Amino acid sequence: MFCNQCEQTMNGTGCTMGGVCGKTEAVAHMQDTLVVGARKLAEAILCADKAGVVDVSADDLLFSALFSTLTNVDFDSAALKAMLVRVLETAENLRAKAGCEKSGRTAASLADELLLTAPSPDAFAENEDVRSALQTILFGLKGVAAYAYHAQELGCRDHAMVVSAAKCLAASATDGVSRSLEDWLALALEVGRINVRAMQLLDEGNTKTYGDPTPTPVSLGHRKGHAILVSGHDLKDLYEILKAVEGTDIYVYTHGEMIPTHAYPKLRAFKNFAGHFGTAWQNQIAELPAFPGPVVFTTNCIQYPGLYQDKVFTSGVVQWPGCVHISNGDWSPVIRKALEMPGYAEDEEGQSVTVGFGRKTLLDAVPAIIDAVKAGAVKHVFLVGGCDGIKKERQYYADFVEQTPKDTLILTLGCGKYKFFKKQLGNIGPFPRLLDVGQCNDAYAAVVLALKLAETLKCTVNDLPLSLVLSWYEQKAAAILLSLLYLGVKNVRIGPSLPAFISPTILKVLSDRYGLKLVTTPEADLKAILG
Ligand code: FSO
Ligand code: SF4
Repeated sequence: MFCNQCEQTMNGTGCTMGGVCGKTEAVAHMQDTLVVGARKLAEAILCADKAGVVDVSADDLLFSALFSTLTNVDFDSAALKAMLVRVLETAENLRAKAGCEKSGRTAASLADELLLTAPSPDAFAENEDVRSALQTILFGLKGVAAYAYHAQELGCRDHAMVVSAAKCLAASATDGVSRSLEDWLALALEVGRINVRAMQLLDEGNTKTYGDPTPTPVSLGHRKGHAILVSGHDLKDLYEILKAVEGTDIYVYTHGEMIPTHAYPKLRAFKNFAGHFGTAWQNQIAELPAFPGPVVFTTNCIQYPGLYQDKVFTSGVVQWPGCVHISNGDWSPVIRKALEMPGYAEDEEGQSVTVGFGRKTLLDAVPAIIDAVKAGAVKHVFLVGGCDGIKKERQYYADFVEQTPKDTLILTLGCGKYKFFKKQLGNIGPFPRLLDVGQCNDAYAAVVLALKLAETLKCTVNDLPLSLVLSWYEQKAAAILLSLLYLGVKNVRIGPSLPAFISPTILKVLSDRYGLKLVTTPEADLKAILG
């Protein structure tokens, strides 16, 4: 196997004998083959589109398949094989429906053949820069797929976006490739554009279904009673669980990236929505054993559940062999588990943190932000967001936030905030200095804010007193970075290390054209930013 798609890849170069994430060689091979299958589905979607045939289930499946190959999502080879067969079957049926040329094979036999013959990704293009571009496009599309998947779960779809993604996926094949570096970069920026659309659709799905987030305190304590912990990013799964426990003594807590959901009016209205437990994904093995109820993973990032596997449930595209998978909206196995487990014996108040500075709240604050900047009360705005992870170098982000001057605001999003989410940084006028914008996909809200500020001040985003300091771990962060580059945002800092799949040539282009740079030390970076 060879996999270098995430930040924790072995030795910063690639996992070759099992993944640092726990992915086995068999699962890696299944995922690589699923990408080959997804390309076949993408080609079928493109052919059908030309013939004027649109199949929403095929569109949806393209994203489900790609999302299954994202870091820390699906560790179950049987489930991945079933997905591969479904993908090939759907592609063939779509071709038949649209009058496109068919393979004439059964999906099962084609799947078996692909599993025997599909090239492993270490056979990727020999040219280092072409390989780097191919991987950037493919990994960016995996990130797009995650956001598009959540959006489609809420009924928000855009066939034109699917066609654009299918074109990029089909173009990221390794064979028959002849493109200049410029062409490759244009494709990568196209993935960034598609990702803006996917994040926009998800924002629309989340806010139209559950209301616009508003600032809301979230308890880090707990309530007496049975307990269910919901991890991941899928608001629909969370809603269904909250609905299922209404009127019982089972309380629901968020974990990881779910914390911002407390700010959505239709979710926080549930009386049994009690609070938040734990910190970022990489601490789950240490933290989850202490939770006295079942844990549901609705998306990444799941890790080896070991001794507490019997209380771990998965949903959507997440699967771990041996964990019960909820696939039909029937949450009763989770509820039964919650009733079997002790729950909390007493109420405990705990600290509270505030979430909910989403798109609408931020846009409503634009006049006040501009006044505060003009009056000199706010000198600079930082976006310190992205993913958390295991490396000690990630302490940079906590230190950076700690060292920001008192006349600056810090927007944050993603699970990277767990490095500093409890910090009391005080207020500037009506604003807390630390503003939680939401999940990583809510980078869309931050982008909308920046564009609105630039429009109001009649300047470009790069002229604003705004700096982005991002932490990356997996492919959604790669997609967001491509979106920022597509929008022309310059001088973004990323860390804790550069992606292993970015070649020196491509890095040089990104640094020359966009000023993209690696984080150094908080002191040096703050000095460089603030002069
Ligand atoms: Fe974190 Fe995991 Fe949002 Fe990522 S939970 S690391 S970018 O999947 O999703 O920030
Ligand atoms: Fe390694 Fe990351 Fe790939 Fe897992 S997803 S195999 S940790 S590079």
